[in-house]
Amino acid sequence: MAKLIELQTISDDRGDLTVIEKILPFEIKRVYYIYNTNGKSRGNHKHKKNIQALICVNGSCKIKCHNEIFLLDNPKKCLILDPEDYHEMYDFNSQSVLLVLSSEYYDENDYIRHEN
Ligand code: T46
Repeated sequence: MAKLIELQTISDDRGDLTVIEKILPFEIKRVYYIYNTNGKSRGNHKHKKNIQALICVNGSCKIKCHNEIFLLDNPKKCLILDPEDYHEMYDFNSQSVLLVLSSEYYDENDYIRHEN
């Protein structure tokens, strides 16, 4: 079940520092980031095994998951997606950088590209 969490952030007059430590329900095996999307939507799949954490570290985007829409518009927001969470990422703006932390190495066979 998709879950939005707020990441610990330490702020002072030099800026903000956001930490991801002992909060993810998996060990990170892979990191990738998505940007320059030209406003196009992406995703439209779920996974067999892969658990992921999505953070829009710059700009904003929306994630549609089942019937819920999550707005990622702050680098403190982290959306945890379980394998069964069919998702679409959309409404990227030109500044958007979507960081994804994954529990598994890349495997095309882990993708399920239709909702049922
Ligand atoms: C997901 C959402 C949030 C690789 O070679 N290695 C990788 O680690 C990844 C993630 C992708 N690729 C290749 C596979 C395709 O040829 O990069 C190309 C684009 O991947 P895809 O169309 O799957 O990208 P998105 O944005 O639709 O989905 C990605 C992840 O693939 C997916 O697991 O949950 O971001």
